[in-house]
Amino acid sequence: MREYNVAILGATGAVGTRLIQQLEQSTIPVKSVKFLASSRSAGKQLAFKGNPITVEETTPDSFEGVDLVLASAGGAVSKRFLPEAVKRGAVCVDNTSAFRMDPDVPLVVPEVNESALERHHGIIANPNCSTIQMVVALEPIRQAFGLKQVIVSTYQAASGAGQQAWNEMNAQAQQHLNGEEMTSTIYPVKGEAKHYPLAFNLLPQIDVFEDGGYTHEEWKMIHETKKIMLDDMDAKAIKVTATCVRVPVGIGHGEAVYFEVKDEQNASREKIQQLLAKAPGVVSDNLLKGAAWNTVQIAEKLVEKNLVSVTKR
Ligand code: NAP
Ligand code: 3JN
Repeated sequence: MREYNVAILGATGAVGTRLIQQLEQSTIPVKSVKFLASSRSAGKQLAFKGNPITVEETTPDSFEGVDLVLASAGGAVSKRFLPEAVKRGAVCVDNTSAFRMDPDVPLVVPEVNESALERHHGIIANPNCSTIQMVVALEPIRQAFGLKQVIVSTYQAASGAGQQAWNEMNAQAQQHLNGEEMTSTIYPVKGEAKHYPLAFNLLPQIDVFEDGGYTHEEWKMIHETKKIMLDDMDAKAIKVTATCVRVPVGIGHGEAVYFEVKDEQNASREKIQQLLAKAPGVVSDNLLKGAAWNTVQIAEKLVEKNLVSVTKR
């Protein structure tokens, strides 16, 4: 049986720490693991199945001898390092948006479009967390009755914005309860000029605003849904619109999804409830099904299908 040398890129982050846990529990035969991050965390000790592993600073040569990369260190880091990993023969499952809209990169939720994995060229993209949990619930309905239109409103947890942002919300809550002024340096978008507290608040902005008035998070939900379900990021066959809101909750994105089916004659609330009751993967957690678990599920499918190879397809 083939065993795999695995690297986790972004191993110290909110998603990366869950990637480690999911890999520990997965069916993938792991020969070795490498935990990669920036120079800030180099030397830090983490564990894999009880064995200490020292975090290493990422360089192109970190990927020598690696078969499988699970990446979650931000889009810029993926753009810089994943082509280097592929060049060295590794297959990469990327949790960032860096390659999601690349027509050569499959964007995969195994419950919906597992077969797209067959077309990979070394990089497979994991969708945005809000997209994943929505399409997993919509796909059985689409299969049974067809879909015409989707209107989604999200209620997204603090952890979706990363470990630092999540810490900031917890600190704000403590400050507020102590009667102090809340310190805001991250939400809604790190690096923007104006910041607002998330504790005891709702922020109707996730990621930057696009020209059309949608935020980038909303744009991702619209185009990723079309690419996953119809293999075309601009498909017209299903109309999709999204409104994304950050809520002061640690983990667990909520979504209210309005949809219209094609086959209205045969669809009913009872039939849809029955479909969802037996659909796999419908219960969601933004850091698990929305990120780490979906990434490891993709890696498990690649192993099962003998697709952990850049040349053999
Ligand atoms: P986080 O908690 O801020 O963690 C960021 C991770 O990236 C840390 O391990 C960090 O290492 C590492 N990193 C940062 N700069 C690096 C560099 N130059 N080289 C190598 N590693 C570097 O963020 P997170 O919430 O885990 O999210 C990480 C990324 O995952 C996001 O930026 C996003 O692209 C993606 N994500 C996807 C979803 C989804 O919807 N599927 C959800 C959340 C996040 P240090 O410890 O050294 O700083
Ligand atoms: O905010 C959330 O709840 C989900 C955030 C996802 C995210 C955060 C930073 C960068 C992404 C993503 O996966 O879409 C990215 C990214 O664009 O890579």
